Amino acid sequence: MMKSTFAHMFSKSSNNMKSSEIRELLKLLNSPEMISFAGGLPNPDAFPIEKLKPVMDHVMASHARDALQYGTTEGHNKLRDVIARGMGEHYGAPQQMSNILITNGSQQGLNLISKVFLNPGDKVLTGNPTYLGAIMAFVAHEASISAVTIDEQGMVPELLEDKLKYLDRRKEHPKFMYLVPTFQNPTGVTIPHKRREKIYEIMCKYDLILVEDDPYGLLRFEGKREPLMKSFDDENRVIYLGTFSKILAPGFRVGWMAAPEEIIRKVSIAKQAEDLCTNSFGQFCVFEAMYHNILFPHIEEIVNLYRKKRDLMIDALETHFPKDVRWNKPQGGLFLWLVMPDYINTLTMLPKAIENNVAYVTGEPFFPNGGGHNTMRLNYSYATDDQIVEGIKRLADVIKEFIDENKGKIAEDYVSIP
Ligand code: PMP
Ligand code: G9A
Repeated sequence: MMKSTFAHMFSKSSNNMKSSEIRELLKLLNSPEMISFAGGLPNPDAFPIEKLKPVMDHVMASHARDALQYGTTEGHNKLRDVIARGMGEHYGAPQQMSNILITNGSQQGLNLISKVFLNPGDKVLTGNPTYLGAIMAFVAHEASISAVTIDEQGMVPELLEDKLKYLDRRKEHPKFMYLVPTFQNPTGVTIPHKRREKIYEIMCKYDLILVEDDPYGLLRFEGKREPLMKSFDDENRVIYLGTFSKILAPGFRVGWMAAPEEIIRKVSIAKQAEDLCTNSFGQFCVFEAMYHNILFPHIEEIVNLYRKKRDLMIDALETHFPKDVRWNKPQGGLFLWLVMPDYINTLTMLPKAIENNVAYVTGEPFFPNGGGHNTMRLNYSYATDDQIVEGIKRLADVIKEFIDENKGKIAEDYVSIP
C-alpha cells in the first residue's frame, strides 16, 4: 500500500468517515458490457430532455441575472413557496415558506441535520437495514446507531418501544430517529397507515424527533398512498426531506427540508459554511419545470416505465432464479430486496458477478448493527428492458454456481439477520 504522507494530519472525525460501497462500486462499472442493477439511478432515457430545453432557454432569457447569481442560503423563494403549498396539496402536510430550506439534494439534508444535532457518541435510531448514505452521514458525525429490526411492513412499533425503554434505562435518549417510510432504500418496504400512527404515538410518548426521508413516495405504481409522518405532526417533531432527484433529475442536485422554523434557522447557518447556497440555476430550472407543468406528467411517465421494469425483473427472477432465493414486490420505488440461503455471502459472490458483467449492491452495508450477509439490492429503473432480462439470467447463473459450491457450508462471517 502507498505510504501515507498526510495520515497524521487528517482530523479525527475524517477518520470516522466511511466510503460508500455503492459510490465506490459505481466507479468500476463503466465497461459497455456491464449490466448494472447497482446504483439507485433514474433511467436517463426517461429524462424529459426535450421538455427541459425550452425551460432552460426561458430561464436564460428571463431570469439569467438571478439564475447565474448566488442566492440566499434558504433557497429561491418562488421554489420554497411552491414546495410549501405543494406539501399541503399533495401530501396533506401544508407548510409556510419559512419552514422550507432548499438543499443540494436530500443527502445534504442528512448531513446538515447530523451537523446541527449530533455530538460524538449521540444515539440515532434507524431501521435495520436502512439507507447507506444516512448511515454515512451519522457515522461521519460520530453518532452511535441503534438499529431496530424491520419486517415486511417496515419498523415494528413494539420493537421500537422495547428499544426506547432499553435506552431509557441506560439514560441514552436518542437525538432522533431516521426512517424512509415509503419504498425504503434498500428493501422497497412501506410502513402502512396504522403503523405510522402507532410510531408517531411512540415518538410523542418518548419525546423523539423523526427525520422522514422520502425520495420515492411519488413513485407509486399501484395501491393506496400512505400519509406522510409529517402529516400527523401536531407536535412539530418531524423533519421532512424531499428531493427532485428521483422524480425529475438528480443532476440538478435540488432537494428540500421541511421543518420547524427554529431548525430551519439553525440548519441554514450550518449550510452557510457548507456551500453558501444551493446552485441557483438548478433551482430556477426546477421551479420553471413545475410552473410549466412538466414535473407531474413526467412523474406519471416514469411511474408507468418503472412499473413495467419492476414486473419484467420479477418475471425474469421467477423464470431463472433458483427457488431458494426470496424477493419482494414493492408497490413503487426503485428496488427489489433479495434474500439468499444463509450459506451465500453476497459480498464474496460479487467479484464473480462483476466478472460476468452484472452488478448488484450487497445488503450488509445497509445494516448498521451487522447482519444481512446473504441479502442483495437490485435496482430496476436504470437498465434497459433487454439488459434486465439478460442481467438476471447472468446473475442466476452466478448464483446457481455459487450455491453448488457452497451448499451445506456455513458462511464464514455468518451473522443471522436479527
Ligand atoms: N435518501 C435516500 C433514501 C436515497 O435513496 C437517496 C439517493 N439514493 C438520497 C437520500 C439522496 O438523494 P439526493 O441527494 O440525490 O436527493
Ligand atoms: O449515490 C448515488 O448515486 C445515489 C444512489 C443511491 C443508492 O443507490 O442508494
